[in-house]
Amino acid sequence: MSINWYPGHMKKTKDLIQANLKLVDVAIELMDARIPISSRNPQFDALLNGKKRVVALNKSDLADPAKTRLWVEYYAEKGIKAIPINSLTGQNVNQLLAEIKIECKDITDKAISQGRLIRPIRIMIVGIPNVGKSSLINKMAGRNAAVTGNKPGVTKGKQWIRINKEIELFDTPGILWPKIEEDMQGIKLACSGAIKDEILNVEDIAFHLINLLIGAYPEALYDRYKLEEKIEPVVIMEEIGRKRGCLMRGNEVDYEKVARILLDEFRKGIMGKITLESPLDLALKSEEELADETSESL
Ligand SMILES: Nc1nc2c(ncn2[C@@H]2O[C@H](COP(=O)(O)OP(=O)(O)O)[C@@H](O)[C@H]2O)c(=O)[nH]1
Ligand SMILES: [Mg+2]
Repeated sequence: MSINWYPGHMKKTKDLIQANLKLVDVAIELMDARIPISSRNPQFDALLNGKKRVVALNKSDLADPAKTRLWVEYYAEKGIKAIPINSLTGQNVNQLLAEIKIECKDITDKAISQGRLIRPIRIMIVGIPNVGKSSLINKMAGRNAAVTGNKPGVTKGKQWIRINKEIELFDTPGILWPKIEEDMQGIKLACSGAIKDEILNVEDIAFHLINLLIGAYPEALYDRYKLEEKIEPVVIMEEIGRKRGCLMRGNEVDYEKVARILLDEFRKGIMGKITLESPLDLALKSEEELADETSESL
């Protein structure tokens, strides 16, 4: 799968994030809890470069809670606080804000010890498209959100949204396109809904989704569509097509329609709470990379 992310545009966005990050105390890195590896651009690490960071595992309502716990532990081991949230309902968003305050305690303490006025902590949200940045901004801002107006040194037109007495949010999130290095990553992003269906082969994506589900959540798939176990993915699509009446002339199954149903139901969480990536995958991935590097240097 080749997707072009316009290198020129990428550079501009990166520069902008870097400039805007200078204005904030802490960055909230938003990820999709169902695909925490694929839904982040590793370049964020370089961009954040020592900046305080809190991870928000968004769409946790759709993710497997057991896997989400593994991700929280994974980040805790790296000394990074990760909080599962739901940007639509606002679940755990207060916990996220509390965590940010803890993260910035040194700034507040310093101001107090120097007898300075405590200024609000400034935060910014970063993440790939469709991970839920706008939803989180809206949820954090809430009904009472007051835009605090332009401040010196802030890109013209950019504003701070007052979340509460202690925290201000930069109104523009930092967007970085995913760095798609392998087909499976693109496929998982597509399954999650991060990539527009118009530029995808939905049948292909649904076929891969079936394979992923057979591997990790077979019951979710078999139960939802009342399927016999251990049948081939193509036969699964065929059966779902017949059961759902996705037929074309001559009683042929309309695979594209089946694919859309599968993707739609997965994205809405109708098959259950499903996570397609666990920290173990990351360990395996880095082992592969290490092996690649070793073989290159030989
Ligand atoms: N189920 C669920 N959907 C979410 C959540 N957060 C965002 N969404 C949905 O994800 C899609 C993309 O969200 P949006 O805020 O526009 O993402 P942005 O591109 O990062 O600004 C929208 O359809 C949202 O309704 C969440 O926590 N749970
Ligand atoms: Mg948005």
